[in-house]
Amino acid sequence: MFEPSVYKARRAALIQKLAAMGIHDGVALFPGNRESPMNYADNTYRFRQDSSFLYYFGLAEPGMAAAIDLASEKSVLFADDISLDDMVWTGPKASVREQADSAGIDAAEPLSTLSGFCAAKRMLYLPPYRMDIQAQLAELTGVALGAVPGGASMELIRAVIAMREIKEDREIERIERAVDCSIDMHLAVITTAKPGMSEAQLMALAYREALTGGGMPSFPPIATTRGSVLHNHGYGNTLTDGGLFLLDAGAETDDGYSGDLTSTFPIGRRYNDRQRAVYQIVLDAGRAASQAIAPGVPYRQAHFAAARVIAQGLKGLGLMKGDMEAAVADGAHALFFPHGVGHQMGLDVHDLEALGEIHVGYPEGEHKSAQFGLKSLRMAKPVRAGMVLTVEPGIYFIEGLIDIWKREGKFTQYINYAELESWRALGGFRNEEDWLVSQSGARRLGKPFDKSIAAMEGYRGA
Ligand SMILES: [Mn+2]
Repeated sequence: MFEPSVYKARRAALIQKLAAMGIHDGVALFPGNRESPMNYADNTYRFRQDSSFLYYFGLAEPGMAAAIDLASEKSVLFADDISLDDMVWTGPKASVREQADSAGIDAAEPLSTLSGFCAAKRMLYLPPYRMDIQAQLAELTGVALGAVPGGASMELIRAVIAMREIKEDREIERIERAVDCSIDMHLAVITTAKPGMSEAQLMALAYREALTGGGMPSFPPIATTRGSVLHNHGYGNTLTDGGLFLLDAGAETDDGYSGDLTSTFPIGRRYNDRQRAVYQIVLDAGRAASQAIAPGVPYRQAHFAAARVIAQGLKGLGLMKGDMEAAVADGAHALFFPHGVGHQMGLDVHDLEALGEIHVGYPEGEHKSAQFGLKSLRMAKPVRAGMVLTVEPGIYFIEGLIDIWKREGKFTQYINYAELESWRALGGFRNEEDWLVSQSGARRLGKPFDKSIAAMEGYRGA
């Protein structure tokens, strides 16, 4: 947690932003997350506080709610002190009043008073992503359960995005700590993997580093020998010499800041010729994308910078053909690169996407493309100094997709399906780094982590 003044200043800035949009009264309500039962009430998923609650109120206890009265500019924490019975199980805890003080919150009230506080006031809330919170909001606002998400305040959404997407220096320091720990997760896996090991053993190593760093993984890692399955979440395969391993994993600090990295390395000591050629294109695509980052430049341009390098590179290997500018414009490269080049990162690993991907990644009024590949571009809008973004191009040989496109005769002017046949089992490659937008360009976050072919083979003992 930061100093109480940090949270006070953020709440004051939020009040100002809403006032600038013409909202001078009512209540901005922030329900904190609750414990979430896994299979019975006392056996819960890991508790994770809501990120906007963390940003404005700092407290990571389950079952709290907080409100900002926009007219009086006072903030209130609604929570209950633990009972003597609870204390037996949890140990002593700071009182609600002490916790409120630690976040500079004006008042602390019992949770039972929340509904009275909300009664007959204009309520502003963010879209809920958990059903228990949606039900709580329905009760507090009198809005029908199914209508609660649609009743979220667009002004509050825009104000929170505008604040949270520009990282304070103190936040960048935390994010960089998360990235450093994420690098430790990757190096542990890259230097330890051996033919005959299971994906689960490497998954355990990644977890060990994240926990040792004081936090947890920022999302369920992808640790797979089948990198062409974009979000493969099983860990049952065995590593075989000659194959590739793809690790997409990051750490979260104890106060909620994320890292998110992806590495693709040979299970033997060296990449084979084809793996090496494709991996190098992915590295080059990442460099092109990160060089395209500068304040005011739409992130879509970084995406297309990567897409062009991928298309040209695949043309060089004989897998694509023809005019690559036209191929990229038409979306033919998406056979190999079907996702966007990156997303924002901060208190959420996909930062702010709970508030609506379109509001976070696109300028007001702009729509997402429906084109295959481009429709998965989560972040397209102009970037600003202080934003943190992932840069994560990839090349995948997705056999099911190749078969469908080939059968449909799709983009035969750009794709050399005959040549592709002997490459189709090569798997998937992705390289992901975390970048901070600076005043003039961008800086990679985290300690040195060389992803070149020579360095990767060096980690593998070659
Ligand atoms: Mn990512």
